[in-house]
Amino acid sequence: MRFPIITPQEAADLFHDGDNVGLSGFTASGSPKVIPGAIAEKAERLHAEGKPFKINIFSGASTSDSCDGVLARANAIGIRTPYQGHSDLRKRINAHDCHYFDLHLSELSQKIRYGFYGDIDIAIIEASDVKDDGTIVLGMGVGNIPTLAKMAKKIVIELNEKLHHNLYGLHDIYIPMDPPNRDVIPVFHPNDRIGEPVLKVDPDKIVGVVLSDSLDGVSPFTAPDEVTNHIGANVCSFLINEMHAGRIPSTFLPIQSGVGNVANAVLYGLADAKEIPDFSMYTEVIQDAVIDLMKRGRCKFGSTSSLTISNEMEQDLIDNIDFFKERVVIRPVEISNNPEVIRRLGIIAMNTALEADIFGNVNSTHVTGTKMMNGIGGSGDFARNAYLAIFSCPSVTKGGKISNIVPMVSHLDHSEHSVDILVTDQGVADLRGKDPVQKAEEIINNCAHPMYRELLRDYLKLGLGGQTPHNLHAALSFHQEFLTSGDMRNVDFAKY
Ligand code: 0RQ
Repeated sequence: MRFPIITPQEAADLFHDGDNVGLSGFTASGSPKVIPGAIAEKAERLHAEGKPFKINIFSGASTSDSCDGVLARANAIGIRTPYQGHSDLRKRINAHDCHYFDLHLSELSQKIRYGFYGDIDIAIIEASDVKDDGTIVLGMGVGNIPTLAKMAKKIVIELNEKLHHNLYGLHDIYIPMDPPNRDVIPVFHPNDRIGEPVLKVDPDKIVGVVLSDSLDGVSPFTAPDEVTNHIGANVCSFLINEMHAGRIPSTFLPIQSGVGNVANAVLYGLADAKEIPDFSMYTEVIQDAVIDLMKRGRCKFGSTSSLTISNEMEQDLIDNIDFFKERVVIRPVEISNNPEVIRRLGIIAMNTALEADIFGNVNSTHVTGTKMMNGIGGSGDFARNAYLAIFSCPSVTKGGKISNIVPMVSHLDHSEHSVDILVTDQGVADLRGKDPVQKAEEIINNCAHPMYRELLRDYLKLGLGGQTPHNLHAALSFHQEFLTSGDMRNVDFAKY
Protein backbone atom coordinates (compact mmCIF):
# COMPACT_ATOMS: atom_id res chain seq x y z
CA MET A 1 0.00 0.00 0.00
CA ARG A 2 1.21 3.48 -0.86
CA PHE A 3 -0.04 4.98 2.43
CA PRO A 4 1.79 4.61 5.75
CA ILE A 5 0.26 2.32 8.33
CA ILE A 6 0.19 4.29 11.56
CA THR A 7 -0.94 3.64 15.13
CA PRO A 8 -4.06 5.28 16.58
CA GLN A 9 -1.73 7.40 18.75
CA GLU A 10 0.21 8.61 15.70
CA ALA A 11 -3.11 9.41 14.06
CA ALA A 12 -4.18 11.37 17.15
CA ASP A 13 -1.10 13.59 16.70
CA LEU A 14 -2.66 14.81 13.44
CA PHE A 15 -5.56 16.40 15.35
CA HIS A 16 -5.24 19.87 16.86
CA ASP A 17 -7.28 22.00 19.21
CA GLY A 18 -10.14 23.63 17.31
CA ASP A 19 -9.92 21.33 14.28
CA ASN A 20 -13.09 20.71 12.30
CA VAL A 21 -13.22 16.93 11.95
CA GLY A 22 -15.43 14.97 9.55
CA LEU A 23 -16.45 11.41 10.37
CA SER A 24 -17.65 8.62 8.14
CA GLY A 25 -20.67 6.59 9.07
CA PHE A 26 -24.19 6.97 10.27
CA THR A 27 -25.09 5.73 13.77
CA ALA A 28 -22.43 3.29 15.00
CA SER A 29 -22.31 1.84 11.50
CA GLY A 30 -19.29 2.96 9.54
CA SER A 31 -18.14 5.26 12.35
CA PRO A 32 -14.46 5.25 13.34
CA LYS A 33 -13.62 2.64 15.95
CA VAL A 34 -10.10 3.31 17.23
CA ILE A 35 -8.78 6.80 16.43
CA PRO A 36 -11.31 8.75 18.58
CA GLY A 37 -10.16 6.77 21.65
CA ALA A 38 -6.56 7.87 21.04
CA ILE A 39 -7.71 11.46 20.51
CA ALA A 40 -9.60 11.28 23.82
CA GLU A 41 -6.43 10.09 25.61
CA LYS A 42 -4.51 12.96 24.04
CA ALA A 43 -7.19 15.41 25.20
CA GLU A 44 -7.04 14.08 28.76
CA ARG A 45 -3.25 14.38 28.76
CA LEU A 46 -3.35 17.96 27.50
CA HIS A 47 -6.16 18.93 29.89
CA ALA A 48 -4.07 17.56 32.79
CA GLU A 49 -1.27 19.88 31.66
CA GLY A 50 -3.72 22.77 31.68
CA LYS A 51 -3.79 23.04 27.90
CA PRO A 52 -6.98 23.41 25.86
CA PHE A 53 -7.95 20.67 23.41
CA LYS A 54 -11.31 20.17 21.78
CA ILE A 55 -12.23 19.13 18.27
CA ASN A 56 -15.42 19.90 16.37
CA ILE A 57 -17.25 16.84 15.09
CA PHE A 58 -19.25 16.74 11.87
CA SER A 59 -20.74 13.28 11.39
CA GLY A 60 -23.58 11.57 9.56
CA ALA A 61 -25.75 11.10 12.65
CA SER A 62 -25.09 9.56 16.05
CA THR A 63 -21.93 7.47 16.40
CA SER A 64 -20.98 5.01 19.15
CA ASP A 65 -19.35 4.83 22.56
CA SER A 66 -15.95 4.43 20.92
CA CYS A 67 -16.49 7.78 19.22
CA ASP A 68 -18.92 10.26 20.84
CA GLY A 69 -18.74 8.41 24.16
CA VAL A 70 -14.96 8.47 24.69
CA LEU A 71 -14.61 12.01 23.36
CA ALA A 72 -17.46 13.32 25.51
CA ARG A 73 -16.05 11.75 28.66
CA ALA A 74 -12.71 13.42 27.88
CA ASN A 75 -14.56 16.74 27.31
CA ALA A 76 -12.88 16.83 23.92
CA ILE A 77 -15.78 17.96 21.72
CA GLY A 78 -16.10 21.69 21.06
CA ILE A 79 -18.85 21.76 18.45
CA ARG A 80 -21.06 18.82 17.50
CA THR A 81 -23.61 18.35 14.71
CA PRO A 82 -25.97 17.09 13.25
CA TYR A 83 -27.35 14.34 15.59
CA GLN A 84 -26.15 12.41 18.62
CA GLY A 85 -27.57 9.83 20.95
CA HIS A 86 -24.98 9.21 23.67
CA SER A 87 -25.82 9.83 27.32
CA ASP A 88 -22.34 11.23 28.16
CA LEU A 89 -22.45 13.62 25.22
CA ARG A 90 -26.01 14.61 26.11
CA LYS A 91 -24.73 15.63 29.57
CA ARG A 92 -21.95 17.74 28.00
CA ILE A 93 -24.44 19.40 25.64
CA ASN A 94 -26.91 20.24 28.38
CA ALA A 95 -24.08 21.58 30.57
CA HIS A 96 -22.81 23.75 27.67
CA ASP A 97 -19.45 21.96 27.66
CA CYS A 98 -20.16 21.16 24.02
CA HIS A 99 -21.85 23.46 21.52
CA TYR A 100 -24.32 21.23 19.71
CA PHE A 101 -26.43 22.46 16.84
CA ASP A 102 -29.27 20.27 15.71
CA LEU A 103 -29.84 20.06 11.99
CA HIS A 104 -31.98 18.25 9.43
CA LEU A 105 -29.61 15.47 8.42
CA SER A 106 -30.00 16.01 4.68
CA GLU A 107 -28.70 19.55 5.02
CA LEU A 108 -25.27 19.14 6.56
CA SER A 109 -23.34 18.17 3.43
CA GLN A 110 -24.61 21.04 1.34
CA LYS A 111 -24.11 23.55 4.16
CA ILE A 112 -20.51 22.37 4.52
CA ARG A 113 -19.99 22.80 0.78
CA TYR A 114 -21.58 26.26 0.99
CA GLY A 115 -18.88 27.13 3.54
CA PHE A 116 -21.31 27.89 6.38
CA TYR A 117 -19.20 26.14 9.03
CA GLY A 118 -15.64 26.78 7.88
CA ASP A 119 -13.06 24.38 6.51
CA ILE A 120 -12.88 20.69 7.31
CA ASP A 121 -9.36 20.18 8.62
CA ILE A 122 -9.30 16.42 8.69
CA ALA A 123 -11.64 13.49 8.05
CA ILE A 124 -11.59 9.98 9.50
CA ILE A 125 -12.98 7.39 7.10
CA GLU A 126 -13.77 3.82 7.99
CA ALA A 127 -13.00 1.74 4.90
CA SER A 128 -13.36 -1.90 4.01
CA ASP A 129 -10.81 -1.38 1.24
CA VAL A 130 -8.53 1.37 -0.01
CA LYS A 131 -6.52 1.51 -3.22
CA ASP A 132 -3.41 3.54 -3.98
CA ASP A 133 -5.35 5.86 -6.29
CA GLY A 134 -7.59 6.96 -3.39
CA THR A 135 -10.49 4.66 -4.25
CA ILE A 136 -12.26 3.64 -1.04
CA VAL A 137 -14.91 1.03 -0.37
CA LEU A 138 -16.77 2.22 2.71
CA GLY A 139 -18.17 0.26 5.65
CA MET A 140 -21.77 -0.17 6.80
CA GLY A 141 -22.61 3.53 6.95
CA VAL A 142 -22.02 6.43 4.59
CA GLY A 143 -23.58 9.53 6.18
CA ASN A 144 -21.89 12.75 5.07
CA ILE A 145 -18.46 11.36 4.28
CA PRO A 146 -18.48 12.00 0.50
CA THR A 147 -18.69 15.75 1.09
CA LEU A 148 -16.58 15.72 4.25
CA ALA A 149 -13.81 13.83 2.41
CA LYS A 150 -14.03 16.15 -0.58
CA MET A 151 -13.72 19.22 1.63
CA ALA A 152 -11.13 17.84 4.09
CA LYS A 153 -7.55 19.04 3.87
CA LYS A 154 -6.28 15.71 5.24
CA ILE A 155 -7.74 12.23 5.49
CA VAL A 156 -6.89 9.36 7.79
CA ILE A 157 -8.32 5.97 7.03
CA GLU A 158 -9.45 3.31 9.48
CA LEU A 159 -9.13 0.12 7.46
CA ASN A 160 -11.45 -2.36 9.13
CA GLU A 161 -10.13 -5.85 8.56
CA LYS A 162 -13.37 -7.41 9.81
CA LEU A 163 -15.18 -6.16 6.71
CA HIS A 164 -13.24 -8.51 4.44
CA HIS A 165 -12.87 -6.28 1.40
CA ASN A 166 -16.04 -7.68 -0.13
CA LEU A 167 -18.48 -4.83 0.37
CA TYR A 168 -17.80 -3.45 -3.13
CA GLY A 169 -21.16 -2.82 -4.80
CA LEU A 170 -23.13 -2.08 -1.63
CA HIS A 171 -22.74 1.71 -1.82
CA ASP A 172 -23.88 4.42 -4.20
CA ILE A 173 -21.79 7.57 -3.79
CA TYR A 174 -23.16 10.73 -5.34
CA ILE A 175 -22.68 14.42 -4.59
CA PRO A 176 -25.17 16.80 -6.22
CA MET A 177 -24.07 20.04 -7.83
CA ASP A 178 -24.71 23.18 -5.80
CA PRO A 179 -27.05 26.05 -6.74
CA PRO A 180 -27.33 27.63 -9.21
CA ASN A 181 -26.23 24.46 -11.02
CA ARG A 182 -28.18 21.84 -9.04
CA ASP A 183 -29.81 19.35 -11.38
CA VAL A 184 -32.45 16.68 -10.84
CA ILE A 185 -31.36 13.97 -8.40
CA PRO A 186 -32.27 11.04 -10.64
CA VAL A 187 -33.60 8.56 -8.07
CA PHE A 188 -36.98 7.44 -9.43
CA HIS A 189 -37.19 4.12 -7.58
CA PRO A 190 -35.65 3.09 -4.25
CA ASN A 191 -33.23 0.76 -6.03
CA ASP A 192 -31.93 3.28 -8.58
CA ARG A 193 -28.17 3.71 -8.44
CA ILE A 194 -27.01 7.12 -9.55
CA GLY A 195 -23.37 7.35 -8.51
CA GLU A 196 -20.26 5.25 -7.95
CA PRO A 197 -19.85 2.11 -5.83
CA VAL A 198 -16.71 3.66 -4.35
CA LEU A 199 -15.67 6.92 -2.72
CA LYS A 200 -12.87 8.59 -4.66
CA VAL A 201 -10.58 10.91 -2.75
CA ASP A 202 -7.40 12.70 -3.67
CA PRO A 203 -4.73 10.15 -2.59
CA ASP A 204 -2.34 12.98 -1.71
CA LYS A 205 -4.69 13.93 1.13
CA ILE A 206 -4.44 10.48 2.78
CA VAL A 207 -1.88 10.90 5.55
CA GLY A 208 -2.10 7.46 7.08
CA VAL A 209 -4.01 4.25 7.54
CA VAL A 210 -4.88 2.84 10.96
CA LEU A 211 -5.95 -0.79 11.13
CA SER A 212 -9.08 -1.73 13.04
CA ASP A 213 -10.74 -5.04 13.59
CA SER A 214 -14.24 -4.85 15.03
CA LEU A 215 -17.80 -4.90 13.83
CA ASP A 216 -20.04 -1.91 14.50
CA GLY A 217 -21.25 -3.15 17.90
CA VAL A 218 -24.89 -2.12 17.46
CA SER A 219 -26.93 -3.53 20.34
CA PRO A 220 -29.63 -5.97 19.26
CA PHE A 221 -33.01 -4.31 19.79
CA THR A 222 -34.66 -4.82 23.15
CA ALA A 223 -37.73 -7.01 23.35
CA PRO A 224 -40.89 -5.09 22.47
CA ASP A 225 -43.29 -4.36 25.33
CA GLU A 226 -47.05 -4.05 25.44
CA VAL A 227 -47.01 -0.32 24.68
CA THR A 228 -44.72 -0.52 21.64
CA ASN A 229 -46.67 -3.51 20.38
CA HIS A 230 -49.92 -1.54 20.62
CA ILE A 231 -48.43 1.44 18.81
CA GLY A 232 -47.04 -0.82 16.11
CA ALA A 233 -50.37 -2.61 15.70
CA ASN A 234 -52.21 0.75 15.49
CA VAL A 235 -49.89 2.07 12.78
CA CYS A 236 -50.12 -1.17 10.91
CA SER A 237 -53.91 -1.40 10.89
CA PHE A 238 -54.11 2.26 9.90
CA LEU A 239 -51.87 1.63 6.87
CA ILE A 240 -53.83 -1.47 5.86
CA ASN A 241 -57.08 0.54 6.05
CA GLU A 242 -55.53 3.30 3.95
CA MET A 243 -54.64 0.78 1.29
CA HIS A 244 -58.14 -0.71 1.34
CA ALA A 245 -59.60 2.78 1.02
CA GLY A 246 -57.44 3.39 -2.06
CA ARG A 247 -55.44 6.17 -0.46
CA ILE A 248 -52.26 4.09 -0.65
CA PRO A 249 -51.74 2.37 -4.02
CA SER A 250 -52.25 -1.40 -4.07
CA THR A 251 -48.54 -1.77 -4.94
CA PHE A 252 -47.89 0.03 -1.64
CA LEU A 253 -45.32 2.82 -1.19
CA PRO A 254 -41.75 2.88 0.12
CA ILE A 255 -41.44 3.10 3.88
CA GLN A 256 -39.15 5.20 6.05
CA SER A 257 -38.94 4.31 9.68
CA GLY A 258 -36.93 5.72 12.54
CA VAL A 259 -35.14 3.43 14.92
CA GLY A 260 -36.55 1.33 17.75
CA ASN A 261 -39.21 -1.14 18.69
CA VAL A 262 -42.18 0.69 17.22
CA ALA A 263 -40.54 0.57 13.79
CA ASN A 264 -39.87 -3.13 14.23
CA ALA A 265 -43.44 -3.83 15.33
CA VAL A 266 -44.83 -1.93 12.33
CA LEU A 267 -42.55 -3.67 9.86
CA TYR A 268 -43.30 -7.13 11.21
CA GLY A 269 -47.00 -6.27 11.30
CA LEU A 270 -47.00 -5.22 7.65
CA ALA A 271 -44.97 -8.27 6.68
CA ASP A 272 -47.45 -10.57 8.40
CA ALA A 273 -50.48 -8.88 6.81
CA LYS A 274 -51.35 -10.98 3.76
CA GLU A 275 -53.04 -8.06 1.97
CA ILE A 276 -49.85 -5.94 2.03
CA PRO A 277 -47.67 -6.68 -1.01
CA ASP A 278 -43.90 -7.10 -0.72
CA PHE A 279 -42.62 -3.61 -0.01
CA SER A 280 -39.49 -1.45 -0.30
CA MET A 281 -37.81 0.88 2.14
CA TYR A 282 -36.40 4.31 1.32
CA THR A 283 -35.00 5.26 4.67
CA GLU A 284 -31.94 6.44 6.55
CA VAL A 285 -31.44 3.46 8.86
CA ILE A 286 -31.99 -0.23 8.25
CA GLN A 287 -32.25 -2.33 11.40
CA ASP A 288 -32.20 -6.06 12.06
CA ALA A 289 -35.92 -6.45 11.31
CA VAL A 290 -35.45 -5.35 7.70
CA ILE A 291 -32.62 -7.83 7.13
CA ASP A 292 -34.90 -10.53 8.47
CA LEU A 293 -37.75 -9.41 6.20
CA MET A 294 -35.42 -9.40 3.20
CA LYS A 295 -34.59 -13.03 3.90
CA ARG A 296 -38.32 -13.78 4.12
CA GLY A 297 -38.83 -12.01 0.79
CA ARG A 298 -41.26 -9.47 2.28
CA CYS A 299 -38.91 -6.51 1.98
CA LYS A 300 -37.88 -6.32 -1.66
CA PHE A 301 -35.28 -3.59 -1.39
CA GLY A 302 -33.83 -1.18 1.12
CA SER A 303 -32.23 2.16 0.30
CA THR A 304 -30.53 3.58 3.39
CA SER A 305 -27.60 5.58 4.71
CA SER A 306 -26.57 2.82 7.09
CA LEU A 307 -27.07 -0.76 8.08
CA THR A 308 -27.53 -0.28 11.80
CA ILE A 309 -27.56 -3.96 12.55
CA SER A 310 -26.34 -6.13 15.40
CA ASN A 311 -22.96 -7.85 15.09
CA GLU A 312 -24.70 -11.16 14.47
CA MET A 313 -26.69 -9.71 11.54
CA GLU A 314 -23.63 -7.84 10.27
CA GLN A 315 -21.64 -11.05 10.14
CA ASP A 316 -24.55 -12.79 8.40
CA LEU A 317 -24.67 -9.98 5.84
CA ILE A 318 -20.92 -10.20 5.21
CA ASP A 319 -21.19 -13.98 4.81
CA ASN A 320 -24.09 -13.63 2.33
CA ILE A 321 -23.01 -10.41 0.73
CA ASP A 322 -24.10 -11.26 -2.82
CA PHE A 323 -27.68 -11.79 -1.68
CA PHE A 324 -27.72 -8.42 0.06
CA LYS A 325 -25.97 -6.46 -2.68
CA GLU A 326 -29.07 -7.10 -4.80
CA ARG A 327 -31.35 -5.85 -2.05
CA VAL A 328 -29.54 -2.98 -0.33
CA VAL A 329 -27.94 0.28 -1.33
CA ILE A 330 -26.15 2.53 1.17
CA ARG A 331 -26.23 6.18 0.14
CA PRO A 332 -24.98 9.52 1.44
CA VAL A 333 -27.56 10.94 3.83
CA GLU A 334 -27.92 13.91 1.50
CA ILE A 335 -29.56 11.48 -0.94
CA SER A 336 -31.24 9.00 1.42
CA ASN A 337 -33.01 11.93 3.09
CA ASN A 338 -33.34 14.20 0.09
CA PRO A 339 -36.62 16.15 0.09
CA GLU A 340 -36.88 16.07 -3.71
CA VAL A 341 -36.57 12.28 -3.80
CA ILE A 342 -38.80 11.70 -0.76
CA ARG A 343 -41.61 13.68 -2.33
CA ARG A 344 -41.17 12.02 -5.72
CA LEU A 345 -41.20 8.47 -4.34
CA GLY A 346 -44.18 9.10 -2.04
CA ILE A 347 -42.65 7.90 1.17
CA ILE A 348 -44.69 6.71 4.15
CA ALA A 349 -42.67 8.30 6.94
CA MET A 350 -42.81 7.02 10.51
CA ASN A 351 -40.98 8.96 13.19
CA THR A 352 -41.03 9.36 16.93
CA ALA A 353 -42.21 12.19 19.15
CA LEU A 354 -41.24 12.84 22.74
CA GLU A 355 -44.53 14.69 23.07
CA ALA A 356 -47.26 16.09 20.86
CA ASP A 357 -49.83 18.74 21.62
CA ILE A 358 -53.56 18.63 21.15
CA PHE A 359 -53.23 20.73 18.00
CA GLY A 360 -50.81 18.31 16.33
CA ASN A 361 -47.44 19.98 16.93
CA VAL A 362 -44.55 17.65 17.77
CA ASN A 363 -41.53 17.90 20.04
CA SER A 364 -38.97 15.19 19.20
CA THR A 365 -35.92 16.63 20.90
CA HIS A 366 -36.28 18.61 24.14
CA VAL A 367 -37.36 17.17 27.49
CA THR A 368 -39.60 19.77 29.21
CA GLY A 369 -38.52 22.23 26.56
CA THR A 370 -34.98 22.63 27.82
CA LYS A 371 -32.87 19.45 27.86
CA MET A 372 -31.66 18.12 24.54
CA MET A 373 -32.36 14.42 24.15
CA ASN A 374 -30.82 13.39 20.79
CA GLY A 375 -31.76 15.71 17.96
CA ILE A 376 -34.23 15.97 15.11
CA GLY A 377 -32.31 13.47 12.98
CA GLY A 378 -33.93 12.76 9.66
CA SER A 379 -37.46 13.05 11.00
CA GLY A 380 -37.99 16.52 9.51
CA ASP A 381 -36.46 15.61 6.15
CA PHE A 382 -38.98 12.81 5.83
CA ALA A 383 -42.05 14.18 7.59
CA ARG A 384 -42.12 17.50 5.77
CA ASN A 385 -41.93 15.83 2.36
CA ALA A 386 -43.70 12.53 2.94
CA TYR A 387 -46.76 11.13 1.19
CA LEU A 388 -48.00 10.40 4.71
CA ALA A 389 -46.25 11.73 7.81
CA ILE A 390 -46.89 9.58 10.86
CA PHE A 391 -45.60 10.40 14.34
CA SER A 392 -45.90 8.02 17.24
CA CYS A 393 -45.18 7.98 20.96
CA PRO A 394 -46.54 6.25 24.06
CA SER A 395 -49.56 8.10 25.51
CA VAL A 396 -47.82 8.42 28.88
CA THR A 397 -44.33 7.96 30.22
CA LYS A 398 -42.73 7.57 33.68
CA GLY A 399 -45.61 5.43 34.90
CA GLY A 400 -48.23 8.01 33.95
CA LYS A 401 -46.56 10.99 35.64
CA ILE A 402 -45.95 12.48 32.20
CA SER A 403 -48.61 12.76 29.52
CA ASN A 404 -47.00 12.74 26.11
CA ILE A 405 -50.10 14.54 24.85
CA VAL A 406 -49.95 18.06 26.27
CA PRO A 407 -51.80 21.36 25.78
CA MET A 408 -48.81 22.95 24.04
CA VAL A 409 -45.48 21.34 23.17
CA SER A 410 -42.61 22.72 25.24
CA HIS A 411 -40.38 22.81 22.14
CA LEU A 412 -41.40 22.64 18.50
CA ASP A 413 -39.66 20.41 15.96
CA HIS A 414 -42.50 19.51 13.59
CA SER A 415 -45.39 21.89 13.27
CA GLU A 416 -48.98 20.76 12.80
CA HIS A 417 -48.49 21.41 9.07
CA SER A 418 -46.08 18.47 8.83
CA VAL A 419 -48.06 15.95 10.88
CA ASP A 420 -50.76 13.91 9.13
CA ILE A 421 -51.26 11.12 11.63
CA LEU A 422 -50.51 10.83 15.34
CA VAL A 423 -50.42 7.38 16.91
CA THR A 424 -50.10 6.24 20.51
CA ASP A 425 -50.81 2.97 22.26
CA GLN A 426 -54.36 4.31 22.70
CA GLY A 427 -55.16 4.75 19.04
CA VAL A 428 -54.79 6.80 15.86
CA ALA A 429 -55.60 10.48 15.31
CA ASP A 430 -56.12 11.30 11.68
CA LEU A 431 -55.39 15.03 11.45
CA ARG A 432 -55.84 15.40 7.71
CA GLY A 433 -58.35 18.04 6.69
CA LYS A 434 -59.18 19.09 10.24
CA ASP A 435 -59.03 22.52 11.84
CA PRO A 436 -57.23 23.00 15.18
CA VAL A 437 -60.27 22.35 17.38
CA GLN A 438 -61.21 19.26 15.38
CA LYS A 439 -57.61 18.06 15.67
CA ALA A 440 -57.74 18.58 19.44
CA GLU A 441 -60.91 16.48 19.74
CA GLU A 442 -59.41 13.74 17.57
CA ILE A 443 -56.14 13.66 19.54
CA ILE A 444 -57.73 13.80 23.00
CA ASN A 445 -60.29 11.10 22.15
CA ASN A 446 -57.94 8.75 20.31
CA CYS A 447 -54.38 9.32 21.50
CA ALA A 448 -54.37 10.76 25.02
CA HIS A 449 -54.33 8.31 27.89
CA PRO A 450 -57.79 8.09 29.54
CA MET A 451 -56.33 9.45 32.80
CA TYR A 452 -55.46 12.72 31.00
CA ARG A 453 -58.45 13.15 28.71
CA GLU A 454 -60.61 15.23 31.09
CA LEU A 455 -57.66 17.45 32.00
CA LEU A 456 -56.98 18.13 28.33
CA ARG A 457 -60.67 18.86 27.70
CA ASP A 458 -60.61 21.25 30.68
CA TYR A 459 -57.66 23.00 29.11
CA LEU A 460 -59.56 23.44 25.85
CA LYS A 461 -62.42 25.05 27.79
CA LEU A 462 -59.94 27.58 29.20
CA GLY A 463 -59.07 28.57 25.64
CA LEU A 464 -59.31 32.27 24.98
CA GLY A 465 -60.88 32.02 21.56
CA GLY A 466 -59.36 32.34 18.14
CA GLN A 467 -58.83 29.54 15.65
CA THR A 468 -56.37 27.77 17.96
CA PRO A 469 -57.93 28.33 21.38
CA HIS A 470 -54.90 28.34 23.63
CA ASN A 471 -54.78 29.92 27.05
CA LEU A 472 -51.27 31.32 27.19
CA HIS A 473 -51.22 31.36 31.00
CA ALA A 474 -51.97 27.64 31.17
CA ALA A 475 -50.40 26.41 27.93
CA LEU A 476 -47.37 24.93 29.71
CA SER A 477 -49.24 24.04 32.91
CA PHE A 478 -48.65 20.30 32.45
CA HIS A 479 -44.87 20.81 32.23
CA GLN A 480 -44.88 23.33 35.06
CA GLU A 481 -46.77 20.85 37.23
CA PHE A 482 -44.30 18.07 36.42
CA LEU A 483 -41.38 20.31 37.36
CA THR A 484 -43.10 21.33 40.60
CA SER A 485 -44.78 18.18 41.90
CA GLY A 486 -43.30 15.49 39.65
CA ASP A 487 -46.70 14.45 38.28
CA MET A 488 -48.68 16.16 35.52
CA ARG A 489 -51.90 14.66 36.88
CA ASN A 490 -51.79 17.17 39.74
CA VAL A 491 -52.37 20.12 37.46
CA ASP A 492 -55.05 22.44 38.86
CA PHE A 493 -56.67 24.71 36.30
CA ALA A 494 -58.42 26.71 39.04
CA LYS A 495 -55.12 28.60 39.30
CA TYR A 496 -55.47 29.92 35.75
O1 0RQ B 1 -36.21 8.10 29.29
O2 0RQ B 1 -34.64 6.26 29.28
O3 0RQ B 1 -34.88 7.72 31.28
O4 0RQ B 1 -36.71 6.13 30.64
O5 0RQ B 1 -37.22 9.77 26.97
O6 0RQ B 1 -37.96 7.53 25.42
O7 0RQ B 1 -39.90 6.03 25.02
O8 0RQ B 1 -37.58 5.04 25.43
O9 0RQ B 1 -38.23 6.25 23.29
O10 0RQ B 1 -35.80 5.58 22.88
O11 0RQ B 1 -37.58 5.67 21.06
O12 0RQ B 1 -36.64 7.75 22.07
C1 0RQ B 1 -37.94 10.82 20.46
C2 0RQ B 1 -35.95 10.54 21.91
C3 0RQ B 1 -37.60 8.66 21.62
C4 0RQ B 1 -36.06 9.27 19.73
C5 0RQ B 1 -36.89 9.85 20.92
C6 0RQ B 1 -38.14 9.81 28.06
C7 0RQ B 1 -38.41 8.34 28.36
C8 0RQ B 1 -37.03 7.76 28.18
C9 0RQ B 1 -36.63 7.85 25.64
P1 0RQ B 1 -35.55 6.97 30.20
P2 0RQ B 1 -38.43 6.12 24.83
P3 0RQ B 1 -37.00 6.21 22.29
C10 0RQ B 1 -34.45 8.54 13.54
C11 0RQ B 1 -35.31 9.71 13.13
C12 0RQ B 1 -35.55 11.83 16.98
C13 0RQ B 1 -36.46 12.05 15.87
C14 0RQ B 1 -36.50 10.87 14.95
C15 0RQ B 1 -35.41 10.35 18.90
C16 0RQ B 1 -36.48 8.55 27.00
O13 0RQ B 1 -36.88 8.48 18.91
O14 0RQ B 1 -34.35 10.85 19.20
O15 0RQ B 1 -37.45 10.12 14.99
N1 0RQ B 1 -36.07 10.78 17.82
N2 0RQ B 1 -35.45 10.73 14.13
O16 0RQ B 1 -38.91 8.17 29.65
C17 0RQ B 1 -39.89 13.64 29.37
C18 0RQ B 1 -41.53 13.28 27.74
C19 0RQ B 1 -40.89 12.05 27.41
C20 0RQ B 1 -39.73 11.71 28.13
C21 0RQ B 1 -40.17 10.16 26.65
N3 0RQ B 1 -42.63 13.66 27.10
N4 0RQ B 1 -41.00 14.03 28.70
N5 0RQ B 1 -39.22 12.50 29.09
N6 0RQ B 1 -39.33 10.53 27.62
N7 0RQ B 1 -41.13 11.07 26.51
C22 0RQ B 1 -33.11 8.89 14.14
C23 0RQ B 1 -32.02 9.27 13.13
O17 0RQ B 1 -32.19 10.16 12.39
C24 0RQ B 1 -30.72 8.56 13.14
